[in-house]
Amino acid sequence: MKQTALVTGATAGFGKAIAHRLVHDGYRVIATGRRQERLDALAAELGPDLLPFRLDMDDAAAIAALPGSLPEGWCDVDVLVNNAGLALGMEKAQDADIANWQTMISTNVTGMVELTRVLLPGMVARDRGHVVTLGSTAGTYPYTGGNVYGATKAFVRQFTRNLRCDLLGHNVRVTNLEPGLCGGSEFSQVRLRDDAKAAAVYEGTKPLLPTDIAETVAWVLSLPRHVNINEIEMMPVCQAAGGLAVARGMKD
Ligand code: NDP
Ligand code: 8X3
Repeated sequence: MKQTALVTGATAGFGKAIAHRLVHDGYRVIATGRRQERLDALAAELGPDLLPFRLDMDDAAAIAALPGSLPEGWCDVDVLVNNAGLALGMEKAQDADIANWQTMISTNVTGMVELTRVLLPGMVARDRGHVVTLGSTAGTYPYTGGNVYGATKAFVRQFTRNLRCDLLGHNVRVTNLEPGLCGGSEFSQVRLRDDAKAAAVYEGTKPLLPTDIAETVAWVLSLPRHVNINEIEMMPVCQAAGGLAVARGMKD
């Protein structure tokens, strides 16, 4: 019997690569996102083990209705990959667009916790499940312009840590994956809304790729049922954390 995985944000980047990898590994995958044509293309590519299911993570009613909206045979979700998310803007907090902040919080935090809440009871009742979330190094290491995006990812980390406490005694695993610089996705185009600026983010680097993320997700899922990988922080070799900032010549 194949396991069923639900992957959010499967229309691009990590989510698309994860959907490909999990179907390849023998899962049935519910692929979600807002862009229906991309979901349909994924279904055409991957066949009957891929169910395209439009879901806007900012739509609380659609998330609440999800369990009753899935077709028969697809309702028992064994693996939830909370991948959908975004950064909007790189402005300093004092200049940032509040609407961008609201969208990041709504998608990365509110939608993510709502969907998790909706799918957890089934996992607990079946005593089987795995929640994988996409955090980020931005949730640990501050950088200029990271303000609310980084804060949403710090939330993701603590939420998953707390989930582990709540789920203790049940065979439901929780893993938070925190990648650093990763190319090959639409992340920087969405964030910077400028293709040239987005390309410059990766110039002269060899960043992680969505397939590296998919490989890591596949690995944590493949481990024996008694093994829980709590967190993984991963970066390309060309990246490292470092540096406290000092402002010189400040006015008294
Ligand atoms: P992409 O922009 O390539 O993909 C983001 C996905 O999220 C898309 O499929 C998009 O689908 C979906 N999404 C965004 N908003 C919504 C929404 N309101 N409702 C439903 N789906 C939504 O980004 P990545 O693949 O790079 O990022 C995936 C995750 O990984 C994000 O959570 C990101 O924060 C995190 N991450 C990314 C890193 C990177 O460097 N790329 C590093 C660390 C973490 P659609 O537009 O069709 O709805
Ligand atoms: C994406 C990584 O460094 O652009 O989460 O914030 S970073």
